[in-house]
Amino acid sequence: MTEPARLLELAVSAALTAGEFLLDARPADLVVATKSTPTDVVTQMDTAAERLISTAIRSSRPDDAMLGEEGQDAGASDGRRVRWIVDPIDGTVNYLYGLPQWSVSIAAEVSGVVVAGAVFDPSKGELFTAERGVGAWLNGVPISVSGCSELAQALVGTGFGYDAARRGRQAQVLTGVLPLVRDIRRLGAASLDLCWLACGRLDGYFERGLGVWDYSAAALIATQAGARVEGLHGRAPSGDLLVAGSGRLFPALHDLVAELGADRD
Ligand code: LIP
Repeated sequence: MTEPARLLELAVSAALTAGEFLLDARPADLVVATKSTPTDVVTQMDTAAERLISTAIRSSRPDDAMLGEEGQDAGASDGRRVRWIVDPIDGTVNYLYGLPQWSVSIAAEVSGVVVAGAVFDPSKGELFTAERGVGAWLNGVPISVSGCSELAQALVGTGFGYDAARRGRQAQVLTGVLPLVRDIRRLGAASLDLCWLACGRLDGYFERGLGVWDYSAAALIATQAGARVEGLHGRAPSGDLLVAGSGRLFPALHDLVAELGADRD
């Protein structure tokens, strides 16, 4: 078994363990704290799930680095070859409200390149996986992006930040996109937006302000399913902007959001 395949196996095992815990042990009274703004929330389940994932991974690979949204950060890579990038609950607000659109996202990075990714959606029992250079799968079945090539026919996902001023700017960008596409979907979990793009449930996606833990695993899944997932003008995707679409749709969506200044507050 190749190293990426072994890393993917560990990512899947940890994601399934954490996902089942989050679904089965979700308490009625979630304890909520806030982070960057009063609506950027974290619950005791986010931190508990991240601890579960860290324990599961470190029991097999104690020397790897880890970057987790809730603070499981054993230093950046600091020279360590393998780094795990973890979002224990992507779609935390959906989880808080009991909306079935959230995931556990785990990516394995080797020498700075993500080679394996797992995104588990426990509410639907859907496990999205990918291994660089091999493929992308939903519950073990190969997946691929839609054939949509026209912006006017495209169902496009997006999302909004937690800061009111940024949301106002994002609303302005949205008014420029909405008349030119089939429709917009704001589902609340970037990892699932990208996985849904990977299996043809969305044709395009863009969002500003994401954390690397939101998209690292799902970006690999989407690219291995035939999507382009980039920043503007050939840059890598980042918190500045992530744009994704099939090879035929991507240029039109990219040029539209670039023209609208979607990478600026
Ligand atoms: C969420 C993203 C989503 C974005 C939300 C939030 P979190 O991540 O997955 O795409 O629109 O504002 O950032 O905070 O639930 O891990």
